[in-house]
Amino acid sequence: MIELHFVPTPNGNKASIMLEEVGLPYEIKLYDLTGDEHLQPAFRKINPNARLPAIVDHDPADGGAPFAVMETGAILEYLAEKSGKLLPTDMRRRSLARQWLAWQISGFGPYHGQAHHFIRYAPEGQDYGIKRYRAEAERLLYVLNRRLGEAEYLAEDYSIADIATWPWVRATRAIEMPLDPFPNIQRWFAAIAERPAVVRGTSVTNTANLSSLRPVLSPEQWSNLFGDKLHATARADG
Ligand SMILES: N[C@@H](CCC(=O)N[C@@H](CS)C(=O)NCC(=O)O)C(=O)O
Repeated sequence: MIELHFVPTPNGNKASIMLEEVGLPYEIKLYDLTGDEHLQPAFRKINPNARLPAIVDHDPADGGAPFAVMETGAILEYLAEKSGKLLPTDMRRRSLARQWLAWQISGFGPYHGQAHHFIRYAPEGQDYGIKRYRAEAERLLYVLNRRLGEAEYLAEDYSIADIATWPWVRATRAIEMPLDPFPNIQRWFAAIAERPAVVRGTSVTNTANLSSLRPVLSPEQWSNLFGDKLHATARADG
């Protein structure tokens, strides 16, 4: 059994889609990002970085103690290795999957994340931040669109690279970034959206009010998500 420490966000959905795709048994522990449960010592033993998602494998391949994995790129690779699925065996395709996974983890995800931050959460009047991250988020969509004009999926076969990227493309709705200029992305996005594992993997939602364009957060919720409480957690012992 795998424990999935989860929030229904693009990063959370990478792990939930992957678990559905590979068919490993798992159970969800749902968090509310506006609360502080993920900032507590118990969760930081699982993920020292206090971010979601994370998994705990209670049946690791070496037969040893339960094993925790943080960071979605590492989670996707771990589950691909454990299941023998979604990381191509062909040398070139395998490398392509890792290249596009690295691109997603280091670029597409973080820049889209910052675009969400400045457009949806930052105090009004942050025009430079909005301009910079919107432009970079768009640039990366052009890169993705070009790749998907050459290949059906990022690594030719459907792989962990697509699973890492798809939820962040889905989230472009929330920053009102239309996909009209990107026909190859639209084709790829629709094909993946129809996969039964993807439908199941995106079916869990929670009550945290983070889905509107400009969620209204109390000072405490802001502190947990972006402010003093989050930063104090990293400095705290234990
Ligand atoms: N690089 C991390 C990013 C994870 C991440 O930022 N998760 C967000 C939710 S989508 C989070 O935990 N935010 C809570 C916080 O920052 O306190 C990964 O890929 O796993």
